[in-house]
Amino acid sequence: MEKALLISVQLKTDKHHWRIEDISAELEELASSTSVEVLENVICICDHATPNYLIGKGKVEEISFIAHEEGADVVIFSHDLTGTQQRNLEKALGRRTIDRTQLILDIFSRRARSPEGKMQVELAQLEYLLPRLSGKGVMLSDLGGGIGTRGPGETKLELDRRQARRKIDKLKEDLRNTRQHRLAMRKKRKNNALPIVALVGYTSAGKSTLLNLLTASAQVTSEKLFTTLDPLSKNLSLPNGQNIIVSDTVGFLHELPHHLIEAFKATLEEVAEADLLIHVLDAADPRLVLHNQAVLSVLEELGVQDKTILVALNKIDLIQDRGWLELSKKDFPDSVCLSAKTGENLDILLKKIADYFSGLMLSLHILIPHNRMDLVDFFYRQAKIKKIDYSQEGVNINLEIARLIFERIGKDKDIKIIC
Ligand SMILES: Nc1nc2c(ncn2[C@@H]2O[C@H](COP(=O)(O)OP(=O)(O)OP(=O)(O)O)[C@@H](O)[C@H]2O)c(=O)[nH]1
Ligand SMILES: [Mg+2]
Repeated sequence: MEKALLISVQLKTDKHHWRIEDISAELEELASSTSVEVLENVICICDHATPNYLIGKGKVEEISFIAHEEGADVVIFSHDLTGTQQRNLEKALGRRTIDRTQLILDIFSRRARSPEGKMQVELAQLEYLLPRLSGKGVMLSDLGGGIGTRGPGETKLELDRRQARRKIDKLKEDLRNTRQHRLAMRKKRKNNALPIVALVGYTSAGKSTLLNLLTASAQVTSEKLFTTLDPLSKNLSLPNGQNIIVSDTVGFLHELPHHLIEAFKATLEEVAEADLLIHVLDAADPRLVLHNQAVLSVLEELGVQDKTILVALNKIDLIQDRGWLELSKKDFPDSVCLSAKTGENLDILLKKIADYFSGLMLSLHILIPHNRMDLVDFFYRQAKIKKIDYSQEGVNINLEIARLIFERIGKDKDIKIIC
């Protein structure tokens, strides 16, 4: 196992409001989500970034000493490094040096399972590396195959600039094709017209655990960060009989590297398509408010900040201090406090979801021609039929249906709305 020295950096010029304790705790969580052994976590608080080393020369010497003493194989910075900073640090410290983005990319490359997930991660890795390749390029596989040097599924990332560009173009093209295929699938699903609820939230908040509880699935969960990369959608029958689809999604992170958001935008279409977002927050984490802000800013970047968001304050079974929970509830007034592990208050969440959809019900009288029994069938499945009779001009139906569902099917020219 590689031995890693962690360097948590806070610059007074940083735009975010994370305290150094929170930065260093997160760096440790990220490092523990790969396969390194953490030796020590060195704190660096500096006024501003220096172009050559990010941090001051004196601090670099101190780190070099510790790295040498403790026999570190790799040094990991919590801050992003420019190509120059990284090269200089590597030379000064005498060992491989990677930044937060590379660490995150490494975790993603370990977790990618589906062909699409693998392509997305590889694309993000190549786009990150391209501007950092010197003219001749490096063979990443020559770097010893340590953390940050392998592509998805242990494949070698072999690069010179020209190859990298070619590979990037090919991956983009392949991803476009996959996306088209998925859109076609989704269109098919749309005809089925079930409302979609997407579970979104910070990594490790408990989204997959909640999906498992709601839909009796077996999505993998773990305390490691970024367990889920591939979206998974499952059917759920609400207590009022309404059927919906629940989608699990990739977790977010504060200052999620831009390359990753770009690469995963396609996967996050699930979020864009959703009728309702459930924002799962780990209420037992002292960084709750920071996590909330980070998630909201990713949602904004995805352009979905205007969707209805229902906040689920999760992991309440871990909260001994009920005062903390009360305080959190004040910050999130319409939230549901629950435990995806014990199932506590799951009924309240289900009722809120059902209320959301049934609050948007339409009462209609429609007429459908006899040759469209598929539509009649559809309404039998998706609506509450109050009255139905078969007359000469067609099938007359009085029904109650969720507005969201009717909006999707209502454009069919064979559905005539009487009133
Ligand atoms: N005690 C407790 N643990 C929970 C609860 N919900 C989830 N966990 C644990 O928290 C960890 C993360 O849960 P996941 O469901 O994998 O989290 P996630 O949001 O899907 O994470 P990513 O896929 O990484 O984005 C796992 O170890 C879960 O067992 C809860 O309500 N109570
Ligand atoms: Mg998950």
